[in-house]
Amino acid sequence: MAQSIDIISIFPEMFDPVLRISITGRAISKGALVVRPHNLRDYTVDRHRSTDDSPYGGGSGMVMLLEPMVRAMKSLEASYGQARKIVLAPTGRPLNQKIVRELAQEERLILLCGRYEGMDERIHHYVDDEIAIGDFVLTGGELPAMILIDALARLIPGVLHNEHSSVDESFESGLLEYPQYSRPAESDGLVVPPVLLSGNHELIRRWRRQLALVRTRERRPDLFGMVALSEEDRRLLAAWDAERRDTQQEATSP
Ligand code: 4FV
Repeated sequence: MAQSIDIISIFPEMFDPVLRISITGRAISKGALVVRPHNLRDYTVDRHRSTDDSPYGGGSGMVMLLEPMVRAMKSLEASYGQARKIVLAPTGRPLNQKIVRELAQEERLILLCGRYEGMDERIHHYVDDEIAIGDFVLTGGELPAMILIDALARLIPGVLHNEHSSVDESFESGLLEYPQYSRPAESDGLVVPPVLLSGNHELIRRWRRQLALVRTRERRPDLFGMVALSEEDRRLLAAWDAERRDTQQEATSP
């Protein structure tokens, strides 16, 4: 059963490229994913097809009206069945690969894309989740919705084929990805680490694991703190640190 994602937005046409191109386009054309953008204005009842209004209590900006969103959710669930309903907003829980894997288990999702100052707070009476893609403010929830759809499409079996990316494996293991290189082996004096040209797959595996560990420890101590290090991991990190110390001593020795 393909996962279905219904999107409620005042700019459903923003999703056209996602439906046609790259991984998401392929997942849809294979029938592995169903994505249906819907125009929130189709769920308004006033002559102006209003989807926002001024905030109670005053203040700048406009707020997304509650009732068109609720009408849209109820209509979509009546048409397609109960779904996990998610608001995209900066106030949501920060998206990570663990949450993507969690949402990939859902048969149906409805993504609510806000604009302006965001949604009427009462929306939380109707939705199941609120997700942020980062601590910054965008103009609308459409780009966050596209990001979530992309991340979900990559997890659908058979969608990635041989493009299966090591990025996914590294995040699955909670580490940042190791450095990647391709042709040429040398460019402007910049060389590819010789181990990668050695053809020794075990040495290459170890080098990649070592670099993923070192990178995560340096750049994302928050992630590194949650990694269950194996004995091999500890040996690889110790070897890295010893080599760095030797290099520094050589550099400073007279
Ligand atoms: C956002 C984020 C985000 C805020 C005002 C849409 C905009 C407008 N969504 N992660 N960061 N949304 O900035 O998810 O409603």
